[in-house]
Amino acid sequence: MTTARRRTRETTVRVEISTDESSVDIATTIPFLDHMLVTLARYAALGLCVRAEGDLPHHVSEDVAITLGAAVAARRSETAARFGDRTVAMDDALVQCVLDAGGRSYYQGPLPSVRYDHWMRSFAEHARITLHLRVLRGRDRHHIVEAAFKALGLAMRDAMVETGMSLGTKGAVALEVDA
Ligand SMILES: [Mn+2]
Repeated sequence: MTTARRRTRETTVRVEISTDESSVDIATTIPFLDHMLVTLARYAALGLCVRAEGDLPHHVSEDVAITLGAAVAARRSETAARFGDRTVAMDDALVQCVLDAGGRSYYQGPLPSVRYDHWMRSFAEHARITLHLRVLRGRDRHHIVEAAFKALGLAMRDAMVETGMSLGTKGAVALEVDA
C-alpha cells in the first residue's frame, strides 16, 4: 500500500494505491473525475482510494493529479516492464497512449479538454513518466477523455509488470549539489 497526502490552502487530497483491485473508493467532489479515476483503477488493475476537497474544481482536479502522480512515482520499480502502448476505441473516439515509466517526466498531448489535458500533464510530471496521448479520431469529448483514461490504465498495467531485469543502461546516477 502506498499513501500520499497533500494539503494546501486550496485543497486537501489523500490517495492510497494497492494491489487489491477489488478495493476502489473514489470521492473527489467532481463526478466526472470520480468516473475517470474508477476507470483508471479498473483498467490498471489497481486498488485505489482517493479523497479530495477544495475551493474550486480546477484546483481539486489538478491537485488529485499531482498527488496520484506522487503515489505512482513512489511505486516505480527498476525491474518493471516500463513501457506500455495501448489504443482504445469508444464509439467515435480512438485514443492511443504510449508511456515509459522510466523516471523521466514528459507529456505530449493534447486532449480536447483544457481540464483533462492539464490533468494528464500534471500526472505525468509527478508520476515521473513519459506520456504521449494521440487522439486518432473522435467528436465527443467525454468519449475522447474516457478512452484516454482507459488507454492510460491499460498501458500502466503493462508497464508495471515485473520482469526481474532492468532496462536502464547508465546504472546509478551520482549527482551532488552544493548550495
Ligand atoms: Mn463515461
